[in-house]
Amino acid sequence: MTRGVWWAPGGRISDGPAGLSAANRVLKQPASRVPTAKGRLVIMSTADEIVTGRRWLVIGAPMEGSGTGRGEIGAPGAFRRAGLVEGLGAVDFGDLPIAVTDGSRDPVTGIIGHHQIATGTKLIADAVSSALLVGWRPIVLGGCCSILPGALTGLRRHSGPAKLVFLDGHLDLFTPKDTRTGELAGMALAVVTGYAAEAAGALAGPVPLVEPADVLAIGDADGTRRRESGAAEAATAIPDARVMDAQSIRSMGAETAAARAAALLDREGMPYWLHFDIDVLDQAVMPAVSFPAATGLGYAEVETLLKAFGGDPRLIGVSVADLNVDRDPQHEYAGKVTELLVSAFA
Ligand SMILES: [Mn+2]
Repeated sequence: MTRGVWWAPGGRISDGPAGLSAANRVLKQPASRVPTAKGRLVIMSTADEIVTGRRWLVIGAPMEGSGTGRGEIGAPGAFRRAGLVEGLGAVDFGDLPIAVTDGSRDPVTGIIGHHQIATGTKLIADAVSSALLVGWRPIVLGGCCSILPGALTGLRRHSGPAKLVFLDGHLDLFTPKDTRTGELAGMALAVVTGYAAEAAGALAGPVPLVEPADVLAIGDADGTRRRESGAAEAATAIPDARVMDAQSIRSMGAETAAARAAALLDREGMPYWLHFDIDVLDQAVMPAVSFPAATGLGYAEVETLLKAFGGDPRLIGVSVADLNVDRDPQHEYAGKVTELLVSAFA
């Protein structure tokens, strides 16, 4: 990890203990909340990169919630090799020092690798809030959907209440009580909305990170699996959320769906975060994921949706989850997703 300095409005904060306390004064958060790597402050900006526009800052978050080292940990590197940083005209923050190696389930929260996940969640939160503080538009590259609570914790800390567009082939509404896998990824939306309150409290502090009424979930095609496992439907867990499932998007068409999404987001002018799980692409065209979904959505449909959000100034940040590089030996799907992201957000 790069030896770094913090920049904040008003000038340079040097590294070392003096820099740490200065950063704490500016950021108004305890020392433990400032990301460190090997005892040093992590770089957020350099003298030549003081942010003047809303430029993308790529933040690698190789957090993978099975604790088995599955291929999601290789995704940030795969996107970089495919040219994402250059394509977005972004600055690359590098990878946060996150590793989930503990495959055991926490007896209280039911989450695999709970302590490492909680540490990773804090690092992601600190990186996102710090990036927003100095004017970047963060794009957090997972990892799996376990990156979402950290991203929204950082967003909330910096910006206050915001909306969430959750573009995912699943609803991620499992809880510690009904999860089979124990992976936080399957509980991501339940945690951030506070439906899985005990898990959320243990990870991210006060919940909800986003009000259910401020959630727009797009692309769900997972009803069968949810019913088989006894997990909640959105209507029960987060009844105030807006859900446009994959079937409805297919029947209305992506253009109409994008317009409807924009209309739903239009109220109050609140900023919103976009979480893009690439398994919203149908398994026939996106096999490089750990939990494929039969959404029926193709690249063109997803590109139309992403472009609608990418062109919106209220889009404050993005997280990208679930590319499993073990299932992408030819780097074909890393390349295709990179093209999508560049097309929508450059
Ligand atoms: Mn997901």
